[in-house]
Amino acid sequence: MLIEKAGLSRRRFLQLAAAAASVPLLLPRDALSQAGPIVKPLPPEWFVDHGTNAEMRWDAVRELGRLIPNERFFVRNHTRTPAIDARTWRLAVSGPGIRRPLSLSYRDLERLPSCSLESAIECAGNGRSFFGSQQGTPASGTPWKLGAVGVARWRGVRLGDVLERAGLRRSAVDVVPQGLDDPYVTGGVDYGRVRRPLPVGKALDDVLVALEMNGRDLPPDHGFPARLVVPGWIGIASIKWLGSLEVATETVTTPWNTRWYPGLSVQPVKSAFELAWDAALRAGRRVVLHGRSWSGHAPIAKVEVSMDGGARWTRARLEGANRERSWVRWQLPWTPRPGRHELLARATDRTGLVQPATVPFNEGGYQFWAVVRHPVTVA
Ligand SMILES: Nc1nc2c(c(=O)[nH]1)N[C@H]1C(S)=C(S)[C@@H](COP(=O)(O)O)O[C@H]1N2
Ligand SMILES: [Mo]
Repeated sequence: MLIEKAGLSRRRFLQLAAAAASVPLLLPRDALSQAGPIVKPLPPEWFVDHGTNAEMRWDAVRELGRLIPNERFFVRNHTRTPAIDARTWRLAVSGPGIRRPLSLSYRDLERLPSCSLESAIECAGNGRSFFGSQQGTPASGTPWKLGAVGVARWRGVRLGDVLERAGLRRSAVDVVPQGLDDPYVTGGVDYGRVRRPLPVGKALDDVLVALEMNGRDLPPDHGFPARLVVPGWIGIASIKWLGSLEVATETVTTPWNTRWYPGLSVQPVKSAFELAWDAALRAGRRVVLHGRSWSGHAPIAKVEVSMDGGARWTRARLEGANRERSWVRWQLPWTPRPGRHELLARATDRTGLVQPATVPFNEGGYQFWAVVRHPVTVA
């Protein structure tokens, strides 16, 4: 499929792949066949294609473990995945908040102490379509259902270690990471490269400059050769294709914390069923409903499910690890009667935050964390 899409012969493809494999830090081999804004294949059974963005299908998650494999992870690009050669790539660290400007190579980063972390990345716009379909107030932007989220194990170096090497000053306030993808132009306005300030407190806490995703080099679509992973925060904080870090001694504004995503940081608590939208189920047969819940604040305390539109709620059984920054899986048996039903899942995290029935509207359609009404048809 990859081969057909790019119009390469199989032989030519193998030659290119072999050439790429012998120089591991050259372009990852997928990049050689890039035609669209996203490099990796997007089979319709795994993804909903939204153009520059690709949404993970929740019904395809059922067979997966807690970690979402790289080829299955959702993609959110403002423009397109760039092809970056790690041999010439540099990470520049500069600004009045540090004493020693740095220009780090990929090898320099590999030589710093390595650290690994399991973390979700979730787009602030995940669930946006429900502002329209559930609350009657559509928001403009990618009409995600709940598939703009994934969990992976990331490995790299602590952002704090990089900043310390640069001689971080006590006067530092904000760190501004910037991506190497094309400048973002929309409505005839060039907003420059994707960049969003991060307060130095968070930068020093648990942020990673990731080089690996689930034990492999970062794939091109997920930020090769290096990206930030900002646990618990909206996805835009986790800048991909990291090219520079500017350390400021004042708070900074960029279009990505003013025009878009204003005032947003930690992600609220949410839940999803591992079921197709409008899934067809057999009447009178016991099924086990599965799902996942997550929160940027804390692990999940409990998950309740309703099969009658919210009149009665039953506790789901949590299964496996239930860690901060990740999600927890859960299940509940159900013997459905014929008809159309709406399944509801409502999670509470350990800070006591509970998913509400509705959320206030915002223009950007961000952080829809109300209980989602998931339709199924039983026959
Ligand atoms: N440089 C750069 N970083 C970026 C983006 C981008 O378009 N360019 N998109 C952001 C947004 S909005 C999200 S939700 C996450 C998505 O990460 P993923 O594509 O690896 O799933 O990356 C963030 N980092
Ligand atoms: Mo996002």
